[in-house]
Formats: sequence, structure tokens, C-alpha cells
Amino acid sequence: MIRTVATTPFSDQKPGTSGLRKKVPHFSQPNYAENFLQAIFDATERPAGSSLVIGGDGRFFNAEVIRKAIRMAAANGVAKVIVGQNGLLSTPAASNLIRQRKAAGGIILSASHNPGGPDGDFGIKYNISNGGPAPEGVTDAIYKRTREISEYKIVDEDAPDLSVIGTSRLGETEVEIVDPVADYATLMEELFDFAAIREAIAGGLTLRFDAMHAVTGPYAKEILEKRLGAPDGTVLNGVPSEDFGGGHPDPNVVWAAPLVDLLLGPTAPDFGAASDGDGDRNMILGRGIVVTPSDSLAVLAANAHLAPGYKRGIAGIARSMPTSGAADRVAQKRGIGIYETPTGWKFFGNLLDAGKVTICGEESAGTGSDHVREKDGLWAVLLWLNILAVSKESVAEIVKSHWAEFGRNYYQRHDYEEVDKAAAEGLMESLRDRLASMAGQRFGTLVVSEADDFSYKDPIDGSVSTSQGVRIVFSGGSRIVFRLSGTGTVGATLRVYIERFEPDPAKHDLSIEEALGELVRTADAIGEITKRTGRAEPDVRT
Ligand code: VG1
Ligand code: CO
Repeated sequence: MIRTVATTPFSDQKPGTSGLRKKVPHFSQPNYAENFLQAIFDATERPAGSSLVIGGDGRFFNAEVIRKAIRMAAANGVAKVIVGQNGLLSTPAASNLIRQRKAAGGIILSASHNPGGPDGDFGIKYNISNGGPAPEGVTDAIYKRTREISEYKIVDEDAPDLSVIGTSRLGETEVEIVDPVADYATLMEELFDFAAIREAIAGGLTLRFDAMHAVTGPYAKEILEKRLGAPDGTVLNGVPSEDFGGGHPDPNVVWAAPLVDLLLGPTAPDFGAASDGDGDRNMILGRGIVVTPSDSLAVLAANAHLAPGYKRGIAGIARSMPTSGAADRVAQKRGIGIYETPTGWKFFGNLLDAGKVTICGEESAGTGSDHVREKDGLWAVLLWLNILAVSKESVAEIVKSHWAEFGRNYYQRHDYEEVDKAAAEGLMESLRDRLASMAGQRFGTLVVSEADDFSYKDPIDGSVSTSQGVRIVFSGGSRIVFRLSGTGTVGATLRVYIERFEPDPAKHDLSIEEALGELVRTADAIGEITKRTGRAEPDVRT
């Protein structure tokens, strides 16, 4: 029985960089999740007879909202829903399922790297039929719908038992519960040389993968331990938990500190990696080295041809604007296209669909390719392992020879979290006000050569996205970027991205303080960070 329930709009359901994210108590207000889901059903196109993929990262509240989403899909005339067993699907696996099954789209329940639990974060995002995050035109339409919504539809019957793989019916709708790992693992076997990796592991290559109590545990166990023969215990924190073991499932030096300590310590394995809450980010480490995400993107792009799925080479590379220019140097040397997009994977979709680029990446530990339309943590791990297996070099050797060939882009991101919103917005506004007069200004030894507020015109559909971050470039090419996060749930998060290019191999072993110290101090001077936010230090440096 379909029930129509009266509701009133919430004013704060505008999707951010990657869907709608709020604290669980906020999301669990009566009708809050229902309104947003109904707005998705109302504002998106679903041809008759089409299916919808539904899954999430398993965080607190996931189980409840999954069941509601299935009942609402049935009430909204969706012919078929494809759901990950126990409601679990990593973001890249959901993207793959949408593509494999030719679904009209997917609903992914995740707040990614944000902490979970009763007081943690929750999120919902919509992906379109190419498997990628909805572009701004679609998220704008969903937001518009949330402002005028007056009712939602749900069936009275309960959703089926999500632990049982198989097909059942809910009203007119077919509900198929699928193994969340199988199709994804098969895709990885098609892209990478599993035999070579298996042989390298059997021959003594040692590794650890930290799933951070999040969704990648079952994927990593199946792929790394079962299919590639890595010993039991290779996957750390491999059982997904609703609150991620009380931590932040964010693969960086702060939240993955135990893994970092292991790789930098005396008993380090050859290779280490971690992924985030929903499995789309990756952190890459080697014995004695943490690979900066921007460098990882460049190394993967330069060496992708060593993996069977990319043996014919790559068409081009796209990176988000704040990501370092390391990938640009690879593209220039190889004579392939390079594209600079705003932050967020949704901006890569058109370029991938049009075949302009094969590999994409972001400084926030996101790398991926045209195999799906999301960034993909385990994909990056497997491409690294494939490169290690074929080249027979260590992670540190690969990174150092990469710098020797292409130059080194020293890079760091500073995050100031839960800053007063008005103060953060004032800081950005003040920067924007001063942009026109900035060129030519001197800060210590640094002279500003150009300054702007990044805007992007999509080369495929012509859509324009403005105000995507303030860029200040100095003569010599060093750069400081300021932007506000679009994924936080409390106050504002200010992100400051600092970069300096160094072509001279004799200067590739500087400490970050030596390489970037002056730029960091300049960022504070230009941005008035301490003065406006009251923060003398960032919360996280990555
Ligand atoms: C952050 C990252 C961005 C990433 C986004 C979603 O956005 O900077 O690169 O695409 O998170 O990733 P923001 O607006 O907070 O800077 V995930 O793994 O949270 O889905
Ligand atoms: Co994520």
C-alpha cells in the first residue's frame, strides 16, 4: 500500500561538494531524510522500467535510511532496486554497479571520511546513470525541490531482510540484494595483472592495508588476502563498524597515524595503504615514505601503462584545481591533455564520458580512472602494487626517480576546522576584494604574479562554476590557494593549499619547513588567518 505523507520543507538541504551531509541528530529529525529522498525521486529522470542502486558505507543510521529509501523507491514507481548485502556498498563499487546494470542512478548513503556514530555525521548523495556524482545542474534541481516539497511517498510494507542475497518483491518493485564485493573484485582483476602481484607477494613483497573500520574491509580481504594471496592480517581494522571504532575514517597522517608509524618505523613492510569511510580515498606509503596524494596521481599517470587495463596509454589527466601541478608535468612530457577542474569528483564525469581523460585525481587522497565514475581507493592501491610488481622497485625509488625526471612539487594542505562561519566567510571575502590589487605585491622574497578566484567552464556541456577558490600565484610558479570546504557539518573548514615547484634534483630532499616555510608564513600574512580565525596553527596538515 502506497502512503502519501504530508511534510514541510527544510531550508538547509543544499548538497555540498559530495551530497548532503549533516550530524545524525539533525538528519534523524522527523521527515528530514524522507524529504531529501523524495526530492531526489521528484527531481531526477528515471525512464520507465529502470533500476536504482542503493547502498552505503555502513555508518550509524545507514541501516535505517536504507530501508526507508527502498520503501520510498517502491512507492515512487522504481521498477527495480539493487541493494548491497546488509546495505553495504563502497562508493566505487556502487558506481560500478550502476554502470554494469545500466541503472538510472544510485543513492549512496555516506559521509565519507567524516566520523560516524549517534553524534557523528551522515550523508546522502545521488549518482546519475554514468555512475558518477550528480553534476551541479542535477543537485541544484534536487535542492530546488527540497524548498517546495509538500509530501512524500512510502509503501507500508517493510523492506526485505537485507542480509539475504537474492530477489524479492516490495509492492510492484523488484528488490535484488547483491554481494557488494563480487562485481567490483572482478573488475579489478580485469584491470590489473593479478598474476604478477600474486607472484611478487609470494616472492616476499610485504604490505598492510588499513580499512579504518570502514567499508573497504570486506573488499580488501577478498582482493588482497584471498585473490592475491597476501597473508591473513594484511588487512587491518577490516570489520566495518557503525562508528568506525570511534575514529575518523580519514586516511591521512593524523587519522591513520598507527599505519604511518609502522611504515616509518623499524619493522616497516614494503607497502602500506589506507582508505576512507566509503572506500573512495587512498593513502599510499612505502617503507620510510608517505606519498603525497598529488605525487601519487602523477606517478600513477606516468606508470599506468604497466597495468593491463591501461597498456595502450592514457588519453589525458584531470586534476582538481588545488591539486599540485605534478600531474601537469607528466601530461606535458607525454604530450597528453591536462584539465583543471573545481574540487569534487562530479566535475570529472563529463571529461571521462567524452574520453578526454583516463586518470583523474585530487589532493585530498582521491585517484581514479574511467573504469568507474568515482574516485577509487582500492583501485589506486592495486595500480601501485601492479607498478611495484612489474618495476621491481621500491615505493621510495619510484617516487625519487619520478621527481628526478619531472621535478618535485613540494606540497602541503592546512585545514582549520570548525572555524566560526562568519569569520571564515569574511576571510574569503576580504581576499576576493583585494584580488585586483594583488599582482606585483611583494611578501619577503615572493612577488605575486597573478591572483584570481577560480572559475571553470566545462568543456563538454559549457556549464560554468564560479567562486571555486582564491589562487595566488608567485613569480617562479609557487602558489597558495584558499577555499572553504563543502563537506563539513560544523562551522566552516578553511583549507589552505601550499605548493612550490623545484626542478633541481639537488634540492629534492628539503624538509617541508625549508621548502614551504616562507609560503606558509605568507599565507597567514595575505589571508590574515590568525587575525580573523584566532587560530595560530591548522588542525590538520596533510
Ligand atoms: C573534500 C575534498 C574533495 C573531495 C570531497 C569529497 O571536499 O577536498 O577533494 O572530492 O571532500 O570526498 P571539501 O569541499 O571538504 O574540500 V569524500 O571521500 O568526502 O566523498
Ligand atoms: Co570518501
